[in-house]
Amino acid sequence: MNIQEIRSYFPILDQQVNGKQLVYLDSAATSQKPRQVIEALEDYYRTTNSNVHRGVHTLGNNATDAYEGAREKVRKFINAKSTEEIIFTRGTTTSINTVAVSYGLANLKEGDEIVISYMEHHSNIIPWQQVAKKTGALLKYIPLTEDGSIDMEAAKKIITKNTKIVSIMYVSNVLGAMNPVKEIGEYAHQQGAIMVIDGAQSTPHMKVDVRDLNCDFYAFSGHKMCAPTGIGVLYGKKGLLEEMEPVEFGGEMIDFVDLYDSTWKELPWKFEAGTPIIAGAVGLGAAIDFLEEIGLDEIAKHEHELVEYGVEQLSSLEGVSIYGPKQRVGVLTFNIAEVHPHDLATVLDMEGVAIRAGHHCAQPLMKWLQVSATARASFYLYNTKEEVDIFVQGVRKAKEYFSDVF
Ligand code: 7TS
Repeated sequence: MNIQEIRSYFPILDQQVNGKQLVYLDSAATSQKPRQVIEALEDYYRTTNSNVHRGVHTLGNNATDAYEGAREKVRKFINAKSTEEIIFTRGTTTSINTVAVSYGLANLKEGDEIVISYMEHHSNIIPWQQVAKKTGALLKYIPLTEDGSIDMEAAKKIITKNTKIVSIMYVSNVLGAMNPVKEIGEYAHQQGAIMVIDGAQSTPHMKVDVRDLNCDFYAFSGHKMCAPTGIGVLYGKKGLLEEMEPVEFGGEMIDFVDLYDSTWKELPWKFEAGTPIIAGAVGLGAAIDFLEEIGLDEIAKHEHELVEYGVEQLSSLEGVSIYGPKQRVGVLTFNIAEVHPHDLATVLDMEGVAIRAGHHCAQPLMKWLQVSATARASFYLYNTKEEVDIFVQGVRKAKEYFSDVF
């Protein structure tokens, strides 16, 4: 599929913003949705909508097939062993919170340690702060190297026999760094800890194999990979999930309810209380079909070219600081001397270019970088080199504008 064909599937891209052609460079926040996904949602609501797992009427059975079919697509997509290990959630945040509450609170005590890194998203920090506060466990941070990679030497000192949980992002939403999560996981396992991976920024952009990673939990969001908002996934190893208690209680997740006690359904449903996110799961299934048709390797290659080109073009401007290691996945984070990133993003918006400015939900990382905010352009399968040119031209314009003003 060539880039023009890919773009033709994303109706939202074909519009003007502030009188200029839209250039959407904020896919790390949320991706746009292809027609295939929009139509799958419409088709579901037109033809199939019904509640699931109630089993008597035809529509209900069709909705159940669509929902459970989507679970099987997810299983294959990340190469999990069984659909029992695929729990539908609201997104990465909910998935990590589920592990923190259900596994963390139940298994940690004073003297235990939780290890994360300085580059984590707030979603992979705050749940662990809460577990630490409530259990008396200690939260420890792996520092970064000069270029913004995980410091593996330090990691091996920080992860000890006291460590019970290690939770690290596969790809950074700010630095684009791809972290050696498999290696960290091996080390964590040697010390007797479990390995949690925040896959929010990896799953949309590259092939993921949870069995090869040998992680215990893996969390991701549908909305960053062409699916609707409100649907995400928690993968967990069956043995662990079986031992864990549900976080939410109510309909759908029970086997039998008596007056004062109840029993739970088997996996994965014991973690899916209430009417599930049926249409969202169907949309996620359609997004997976779409991404697989194009090919995750193709997508990764395309984005790599765009990021490399973006770095090269942006570096030619004076006063530009680019953050993160040389090998980046999907994002280009930077600052321009004397220009606040919010001002830069506002000027770019006037040019039709959407980028993100701020702390990117990674305030400890901002502290480590010694900045209060940065600008970030993020790329996906539908972006083009011409769009990178328009973006860099916009940055140049902003630089000139602010140097005239001040
Ligand atoms: N983890 C990482 C690495 C992320 O990038 C994000 C969202 C999350 C977790 C949370 O995902 P959610 O779907 O549960 O919200 N990151 C961003 C971002 O970079 N800009 O906006 C949201």
